[in-house]
Amino acid sequence: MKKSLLASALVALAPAMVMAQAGNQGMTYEQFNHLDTDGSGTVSEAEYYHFMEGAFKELDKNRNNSLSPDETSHILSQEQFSQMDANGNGRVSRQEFLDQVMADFHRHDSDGDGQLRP
Ligand SMILES: [Ca+2]
Ligand SMILES: [Ca+2]
Ligand SMILES: [Ca+2]
Repeated sequence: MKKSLLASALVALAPAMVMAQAGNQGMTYEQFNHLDTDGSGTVSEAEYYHFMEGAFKELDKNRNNSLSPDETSHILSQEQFSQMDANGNGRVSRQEFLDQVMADFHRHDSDGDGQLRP
């Protein structure tokens, strides 16, 4: 099993994001609720996406719409950063970030219905 690239990042950003670390196991009820913004009992792709957009903004301290190694050094190792930087230009763009976290979502959505359950 490929360990989530973002595991440490997600834990640092918000406890809710712990879900990316080990599938649905280990996520507390509170953490799940934090992502399940409409209270439907499942976390949809849209809920996950919006949450991650917010996370990106939080990380992008200088608001240039990309993440530098400096901006992520507290949560990503150099290797993790390079993996996220799909085009290898030394910055993680919003698109690269969201592509990665949505890939995480789909990996954890084992039955493929677009919803994560606690
Ligand atoms: Ca929901
Ligand atoms: Ca930035
Ligand atoms: Ca890049």
